[in-house]
Parts: sequence; C-alpha cells; structure tokens
Amino acid sequence: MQTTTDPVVVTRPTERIAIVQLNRPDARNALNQESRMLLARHFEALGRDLDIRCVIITGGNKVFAAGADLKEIADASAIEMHQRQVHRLWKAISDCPKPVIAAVNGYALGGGCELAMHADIIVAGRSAQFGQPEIRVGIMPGAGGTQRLTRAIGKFRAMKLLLTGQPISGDEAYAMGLASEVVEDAKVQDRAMELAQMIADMPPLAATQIKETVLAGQDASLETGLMLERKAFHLLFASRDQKEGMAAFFDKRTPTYLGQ
Ligand code: CO8
Repeated sequence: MQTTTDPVVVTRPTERIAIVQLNRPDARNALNQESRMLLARHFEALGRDLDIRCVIITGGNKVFAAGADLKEIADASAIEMHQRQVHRLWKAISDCPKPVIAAVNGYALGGGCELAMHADIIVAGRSAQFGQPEIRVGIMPGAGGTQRLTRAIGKFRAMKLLLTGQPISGDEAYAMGLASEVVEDAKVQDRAMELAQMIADMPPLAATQIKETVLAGQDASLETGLMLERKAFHLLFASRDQKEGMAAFFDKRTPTYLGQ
C-alpha cells in the first residue's frame, strides 16, 4: 500500500477484487465519522461497479479496528448521536450486493467486531481478538452487535460476550461460528485473497443472488425464505452464465463468466 493519510484506502489487486483497508494505525483503526463516511462511499461505489466481484475489508496485518473512535463520541449528547445518522453509513456497507470478506488480524472490538459482522465471510487470525467491550465504557453496541452477534453464535454465548465485554480469540470465534475460517496470523490476508479469487471466478449473478437470498431469508419464515430462493434460482436460468456454466461442464472446459 502507498503511504497515505487517508483513513480508508481502496486498492484493486486484480480487475475483479477490491481491498478496502482501514488506515488509522495510530488510533488502532478506530472508526471516526470520516472513516465511516469513506467506508460508505467506497462500498456504494464498489457495489455499483460491474467489474468488481468480491470485496475484502481489512485493517491490515496488525489490527482490524478497535471500535468507534471514543475521542469523537465521549462528549456527545444523545441528540448529537441521533443527528449523526450513523446507521445510514453502516447500511451502505450491509447493502453492498457483492460478496464481502473480512480479513481479521488483531483487535476487532466494538464497532470493529460489528464491521467484521457486516461481511459475508470472516477469515480470522488465530490470535485475533473479537469482542463487544462497549459495556466497559458505559454503553452498548450500536451498529448491530446485539443482533448480528446473537444470530451468529446464539443467545447464551452472545450474552456472555456482550455483558462481560471479554474478547475471544480467532480460534474461539471460529469454534463459536463467528468466523468462517481461522488461519495462522501471517496467512490471513493471503487466505482472504485466495477466497476472493475463487469467488471472483464464479458467476457474479449467482453470487449476488446467493448473498441476497441468504440475508433476506435469515429474517423471514422458512416458507418465505424458500420462496425467495426459488425465485432467485429461476431467475438465474435467464442468464447467459447459466448456459455457459452448464455447457462448460459438458465440454470439460473452464467456464468464462461475464455476469450476464
Ligand atoms: N477510540 C479512539 N482511540 C482509540 C481507540 C478507540 N476505540 N482504541 C485505541 N485508541 C487509541 C488510544 O487512545 C491510543 O492513542 P494515544 O496513543 O493517542 O494514547 C492508541 O489508539 C493506542 O491505543 P493503546 O495504547 O490502548 O493500544 P494497546 O495496543 O495497548 O490496546 C486496545 C489496544 C485493546 C484496542 C485498547 O486501545 C482499547 O481497549 N481500545 C478501546 C476498545 C473499545 O472500547 N472499543 C469499543 C468502543 S465503543 C464502540 O465501538 C461502539 C460502537 C457503536 C457503533 C456506532 C458508533 C457511532
């Protein structure tokens, strides 16, 4: 990465993959309003970019993010917090239609853990530390922590983390279902890139339909979720990539997917 003072930096290691990297090392990548606005802007742009098939969100190989920037919120009033409308910025990330992989090294605390949980796949380093320590500074999670964590690991484990503020390691996060994979710390970024490459080689319409269906179905009844799946499944038969994927299978060749 080039030396820059931008708090969020986007690079494109390949035509189809973008890496969104938090870049406030001196503040342990704490999320201030500027970072959140940039994250929202980048995720919106990447979501619209037809060339991009997978996005990696990371804080680099030392720290993912130590949460909301406490210096910026310590003296805020409730009305100021309300007026900042931060949930709109988070929504820009959760609305990204492309698959998102979080590559987590080091601390993913508070808003950092919540940011990782906005991703679809989490690759954790063994000694990463995931946690929701907000209670220790007199507040509670405000960017989905009570909801997404509970959905990911279940009520009893989530309550323990939320009520004690105690962090868990990458290994524990994996065992609880909070991480998709746990790897040696030094391999996190490469592994995230490998997975991104695999996803980027897949038909993008199928990938975005899978993401949308899984996420919408999580909050729906089974019947509604199955109906959403059926509609998306049928829709893919209108794509050129479905014909290409099946033709390539019979021709015993590698398919070329165009996202059409
Ligand atoms: N905010 C602001 N600055 C921070 C933060 C933070 N969350 N975390 C670390 N920093 C700063 C420190 O102040 C310090 O700055 P300085 O050098 O100027 O003193 C620098 O980063 C390095 O920090 P440490 O010396 O503490 O570094 P360590 O490696 O010893 O410890 C820790 C790292 C464990 C991450 C420690 O810094 C820590 O506990 N940080 C606070 C973690 C925390 O409580 N996070 C939750 C914050 S609340 C939250 O996230 C609510 C989310 C709601 C979302 C919506 C928000 C609007």
